[in-house]
This record gives sequence, C-alpha cells and structure tokens, in this order.
Amino acid sequence: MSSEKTLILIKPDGVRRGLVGEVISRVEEKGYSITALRMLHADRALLEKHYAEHNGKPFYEPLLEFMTSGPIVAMIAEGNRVIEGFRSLAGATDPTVAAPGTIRGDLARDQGTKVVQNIVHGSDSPESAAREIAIFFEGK
Ligand code: IDP
Ligand code: MG
Repeated sequence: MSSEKTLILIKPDGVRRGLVGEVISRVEEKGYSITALRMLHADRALLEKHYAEHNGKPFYEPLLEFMTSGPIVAMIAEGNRVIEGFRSLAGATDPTVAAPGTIRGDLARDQGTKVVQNIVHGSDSPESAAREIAIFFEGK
C-alpha cells in the first residue's frame, strides 16, 4: 500500500497552552513521520480557503476569529492510512465527549465559546489532504 500524507494543524489554543511538543510526540509515537513543519500566524484569507466547506455555518466567523487569534503549527505527517490514523488520535470534534486517550479527549474541554476549541485539525480525506497541504505548504 502506498504511503499517504495528511495535514495536521495545532490550533491557537494548543500553542497557547504549550501543547506543541505533546501533539508532535503523539504523532511520532504512533509511528508516523513528520515531513514538513512550520509555525505561522495565519491570516483570514488563508483560513477562508482552508475552511471553505464551513462558510455559512453558525460557527464559521467564530472559527476564523479563533484561528487568527494566535500562532498555529502546520505539519505534514506521512504513513500508511495516516489520514484515518490521525483522526483517530485526535478524537471526536467535541472535546467533552472525545474518548479519553485521544488528543481532544485528554487535553481539551468545553470552554463555553461559540466555536469548539479542540487543539488540532486533521484532514478528513485524501482530497482534503491534497487541497490543505497545497494551502499551507506550496509545492508539497
Ligand atoms: P473536525 O475538526 O473534527 O474535522 P469540522 O466539522 O471539520 O470538525 O469543523 C471544523 C472545526 O470547527 C472544528 O474542529 C471545531 O473547532 C469547529 N466546529 C465544528 N462544529 C462545530 C459546532 O457545531 N459548534 C462550534 N464549533 C464547531
Ligand atoms: Mg474537518
């Protein structure tokens, strides 16, 4: 089976809380390779592209505001079935019910905000991964 790539983001809450190392460790300990990594303060235009599928949803504006509220870390992780594997490591979108043992289940909770703050993003399909990697890593 050919190796796959996914885009992982450590969101501003993860960076603010000093969880960059923890998230990277979980990805590496699972056995995936991190093949590109950058820290950036994303601007609105970049996030509008990244989150285009959510435009119009009630949490869209809060999501963009949250994602531009501080630096984020973007990385490419590689390995067989890494897209599904990282989604499994990340846990459910809602951290209140994300399973213990997952990044969101262990490290995040409801903060009473309009947008769910849940530490990480992971691509959800090969098409999303290719699209999102092109947004954050031109030429990869
Ligand atoms: P995912 O990150 O688990 O793939 P998506 O449905 O793609 O979840 O949503 C993108 C992000 O938007 C989520 O990670 C979360 O931060 C936020 N979000 C998703 N659904 C809701 C919601 O119903 N209320 C508030 N925020 C949400
Ligand atoms: Mg998603």
